[in-house]
Amino acid sequence: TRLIPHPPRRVPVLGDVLGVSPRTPVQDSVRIARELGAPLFVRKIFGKEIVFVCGAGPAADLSDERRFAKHVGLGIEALRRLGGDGLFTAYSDEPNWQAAHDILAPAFTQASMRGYHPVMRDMAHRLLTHWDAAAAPVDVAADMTKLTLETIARTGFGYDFGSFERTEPHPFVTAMTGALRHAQQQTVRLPGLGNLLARGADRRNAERLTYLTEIIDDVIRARRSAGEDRTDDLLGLMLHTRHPETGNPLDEVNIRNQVITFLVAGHETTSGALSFALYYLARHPEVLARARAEVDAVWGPPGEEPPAPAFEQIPKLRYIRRVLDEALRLWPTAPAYGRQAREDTVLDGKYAMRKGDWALVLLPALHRDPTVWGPDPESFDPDRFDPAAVRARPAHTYKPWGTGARACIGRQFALHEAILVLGLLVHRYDLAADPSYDLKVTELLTMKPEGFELEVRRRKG
Ligand code: MNH
Repeated sequence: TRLIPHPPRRVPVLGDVLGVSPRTPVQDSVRIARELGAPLFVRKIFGKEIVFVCGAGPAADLSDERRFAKHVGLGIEALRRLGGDGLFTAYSDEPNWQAAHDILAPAFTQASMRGYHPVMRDMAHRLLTHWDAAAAPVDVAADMTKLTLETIARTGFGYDFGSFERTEPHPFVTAMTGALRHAQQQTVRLPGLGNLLARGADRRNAERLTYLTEIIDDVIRARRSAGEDRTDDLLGLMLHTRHPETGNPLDEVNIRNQVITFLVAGHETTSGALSFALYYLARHPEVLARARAEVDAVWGPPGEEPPAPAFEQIPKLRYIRRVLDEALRLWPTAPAYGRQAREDTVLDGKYAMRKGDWALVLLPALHRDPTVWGPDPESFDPDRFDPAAVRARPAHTYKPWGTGARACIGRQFALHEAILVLGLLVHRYDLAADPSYDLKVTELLTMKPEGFELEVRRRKG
């Protein structure tokens, strides 16, 4: 990796310390990527050399499953304290990954989505009730988090967090947010320095993890005590089915790890995606008008009662889907993933990698590569995702769901939920954002717009 471009060192001894903020590691790296203009570069962060890939060429290379596999490193490795050998944080060669993947696959079929649909619709209606009653501008990310947490908890586990009945976030969300921040900070923590502070932070994090474990145990206990042996959701599959080939059930610890994994992975990123999409809709009246024309064509003009969409109607909302795709291009809410070499190989035709060497794909930078997205990659334009435009683009240039065998298992789930909700919101409300709001993005391994509020008024039909 010695030949890979390196950003100028501001302070020789400390390496690139000045370029790293524990609050915005991804956005800082994206800025460096833009300044360097190279398809990949290396940053030394506290003595560790990290290769960042931000161009289409090397990113496509890393998608080659024969040569590369998922790398669990940095923030994701720090998350192992939370997710253990759960699907998201499992090492590539950990046997429980395949076991759980196979047992849980039936929960993500089209037939399963059909089963979740009425629950997703009920949760969307709750959000509408909440917004109908809003007397002041709504905090978009906070409300999207309520919605997506309830949706995954009920569809996956039959569990109710009561988010819409609370004025403050559920303590689960507070503990999870703290754990994500702690994991993110591990990646930029100075070795040897600030030990007292670090110890305090570790202790508080251990308390959070204990609390989260108690919640998980309650989720499982609630199902067991109901005496149900249903197998039509995530929890049911894990408790009552066995691996199709080995005949083994998942072990208790792994089940716990999967519950926490799905509760976190199943709502944080979808919440951010919905929030960014609403931000762009509020900022682009012409896009909002087209989105509305689409939902009105399916559901008719808005009335007193919101529509109760049928499962089959959701994939028909093609323009809403493009709005989401484009929001996830600019702000892929899971903004980076790691890939490691399976054997000695060469990256991008030039850079030697030894078996086990790894690189981080920096999605917001990849999704702005001007050789793919044109001279104005910052502009928000859902037409970039019309079918002809998609066909004209090379493979592996748009990766918000990751890549290969370890790509997002919840993609169809997230899309169905998000399109349903966005469609209903666009159908029912005028969305007015404070024109003086400047997009500010918070990073907690995932990304969300911070402080973004909408004034929601019922549309006049
Ligand atoms: Mn999801 C993996 C993005 C919604 C459950 N998800 C990934 C990866 C990305 C990703 C990127 C790959 C990470 C890596 O390679 O290290 N996920 C998203 C985005 C959304 C999303 C942008 C919403 C928008 N994810 C969801 C939902 C669920 C979910 C909803 C569950 C219902 N995701 C997962 C799981 C994995 C994953 C589980 C790990 C899969 C595996 O490695 O087997």
